[in-house]
Amino acid sequence: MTSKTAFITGASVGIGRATANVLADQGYQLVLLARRAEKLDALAAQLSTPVHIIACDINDHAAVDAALHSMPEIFRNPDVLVNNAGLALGIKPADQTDWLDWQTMIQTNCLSLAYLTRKILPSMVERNQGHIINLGSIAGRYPYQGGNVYGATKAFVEQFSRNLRTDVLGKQIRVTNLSPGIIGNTEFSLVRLHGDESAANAVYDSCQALTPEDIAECIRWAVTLPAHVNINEIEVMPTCQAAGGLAIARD
Ligand code: 8X3
Repeated sequence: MTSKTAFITGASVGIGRATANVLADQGYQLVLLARRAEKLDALAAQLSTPVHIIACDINDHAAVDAALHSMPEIFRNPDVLVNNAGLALGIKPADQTDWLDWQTMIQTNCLSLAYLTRKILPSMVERNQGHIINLGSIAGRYPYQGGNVYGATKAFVEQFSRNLRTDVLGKQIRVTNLSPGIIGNTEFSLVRLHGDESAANAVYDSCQALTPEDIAECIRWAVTLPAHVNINEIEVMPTCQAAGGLAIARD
């Protein structure tokens, strides 16, 4: 019997790796995409499910195309696509940010997510089955200082998810937008703060953030519900976090 296939991007660490563990546990065979081959190899070695590794930069669309074309037959038709690859870069106010950071976030979080979805979706439509899980963020729903383009890219992901859902209406294809709040034990803040370890650690100081495993459990829930149940949106924060409310600048 052929098992179902899940395709996970940004699979080498954090939410991607935790999701690989959970979906392997659910009996999925996995396609894991990330840049760092050695991390993917290490993950694959500890999973007891067939794994196909794609070690490439998701922003290199020619490399993504080549990898999809040379994929072994049994992995070619993903039943679940977890669009997890994405990043935040910088926390400065909009007038002081690095343009390249903005460009990289838009490229990765919007363009490459849309690109891979456009590549995988036709096989789901053709087989009349599938589930796309897009990793949004609470930053796409609530503004915060320094959230500028990062939050905007995640708002794109959320609306893209809603629109995808509308386009596949009538097909047995589910689309879920998952918007987590602050998550510890990932490289998220280290990347955002350009490698400044003490600043990255300070983000999680004296609060119990979500873990990648918490998010992977949300994905397990959405994926394992009966096929007629589509979870449109999941918004999840740690108990120590809440939306901050409106601000007023006073003289
Ligand atoms: C990351 C969540 O709270 O750092 O997407 O903006 S938060």
